[in-house]
Amino acid sequence: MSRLIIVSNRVAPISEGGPAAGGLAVGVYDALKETGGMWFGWSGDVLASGQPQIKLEERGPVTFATIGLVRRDYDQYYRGFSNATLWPAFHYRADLLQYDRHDFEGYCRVNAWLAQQLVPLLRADDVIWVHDYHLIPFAQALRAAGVTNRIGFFLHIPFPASQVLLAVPPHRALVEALCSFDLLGFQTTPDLRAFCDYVVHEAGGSIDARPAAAAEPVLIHAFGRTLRAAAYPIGVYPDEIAELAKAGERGKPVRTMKATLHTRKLIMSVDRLDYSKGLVERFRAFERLLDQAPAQRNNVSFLQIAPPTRADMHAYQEIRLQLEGESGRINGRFAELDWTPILYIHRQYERPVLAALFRTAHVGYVTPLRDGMNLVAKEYVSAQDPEDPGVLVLSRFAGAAQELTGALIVNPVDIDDMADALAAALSMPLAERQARYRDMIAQLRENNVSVWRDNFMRDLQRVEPSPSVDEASQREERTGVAN
Ligand code: ADQ
Repeated sequence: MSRLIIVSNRVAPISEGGPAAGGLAVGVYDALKETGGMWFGWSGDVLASGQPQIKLEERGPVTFATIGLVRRDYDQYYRGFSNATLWPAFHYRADLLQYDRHDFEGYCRVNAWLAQQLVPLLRADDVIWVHDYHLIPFAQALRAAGVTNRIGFFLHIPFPASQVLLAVPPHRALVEALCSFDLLGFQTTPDLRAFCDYVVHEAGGSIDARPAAAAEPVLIHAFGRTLRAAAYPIGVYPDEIAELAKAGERGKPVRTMKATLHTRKLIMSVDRLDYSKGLVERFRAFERLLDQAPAQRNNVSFLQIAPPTRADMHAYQEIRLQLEGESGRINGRFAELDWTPILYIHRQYERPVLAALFRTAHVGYVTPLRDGMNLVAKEYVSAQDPEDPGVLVLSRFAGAAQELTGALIVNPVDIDDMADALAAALSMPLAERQARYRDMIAQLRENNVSVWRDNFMRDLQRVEPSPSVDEASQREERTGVAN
């Protein structure tokens, strides 16, 4: 069996049997343990000076290979092009997009440098799986260094419609770089469609009319290469989350929460503090509910857990201030001596605590403006008590809405729509809650994170290894292909 090499911006800290890692990290780590292999990426360290050195750490059949970034690379590759250009653009926030040509150069330079660090560690039959928007040029850099292994890429965030992608100045270079992979994985069919649309209408490429079977990847011809692409919606391990949730019910955090709630119902959200998550609109829709349904006042509490991320970036400082203003304003308006409507918490919680809190919540309130998938929606459903499940209120712009059709689907900018959905969720009869839950949990079990990983790996293993750069250019000379 080929060794698996995972490449991601950050290498997830896995502690054997520990509770900190998410489903994605665990799912990927399981695959690494099966095949043996390596997880390669940035250590998270930013060096003020000196040359970063790769650090290798063996854990059973898995090697963790991590390396620091110097300050300038961190600023240009991570804060700059990845998070000030690609992240807002791919989440349809062209209004927040900042572009600096030097940052793009830095982004390409760091990708090339990381690829050079990996090359000496590779073996001929390794299969390489690269993750997410930080590493779009990674295969191109490996190919330039002579690597002919199979290389796949999974995009965790949305792929935007062409008209939005065109706002990113080097859009063509990015799509050309993506075409250096052998297999591209997107979260949903609309993301895959958006990519194909760009290839055909902006890059002069073509898509083979129909894959042999509906579940097979489509075949794409562009920039002188042929590659495959498909949607692989990422999942969770629903039964493990349910076990964690049940076990956590007896723990102190949940007992404290239940005592605070008393007989009130709980609406709950968990997100990284990010402008793509629709937090301001969400707070306002909760306010609208209290406005329109006075009977709900002092009968429902809203718990928002939102640990800050990318706190050294202006747009993130701004959203944080805005939310603190909104929660303070709404609490000031409605709070009573024995009731604070919004409980707004910035800290990280361990997975068992989070799962148990999900089980306590009557409503999972997940309303991003855009989200590749949104695992919180899947975790919330997984954690429910089948006998007395809560209701998921879910944005139509989360990738998860493609699968979780048993949720109350809302438009996250329509405050009235969301307030109505909250009211409907809080009063939904048990039979309807159970029917919606059964529908969603069946879907989550059928497409858990192992299925996601195995489908992607199966399709990547089937790809013919790439020709070397020399072979490819000889072939181009023979056929005259170069578009
Ligand atoms: P994220 O944008 O980070 O992921 P999400 O899918 O919701 O969004 O995953 C967040 C994870 O972090 C969840 O597992 C959640 O439980 C955990 N988490 C969040 N807040 C926490 C807290 N306070 N304490 C502990 N854990 C917390 C990106 C894309 C998503 C895509 C995923 C996976 O943006 O769209 O679903 O990758 O592909």
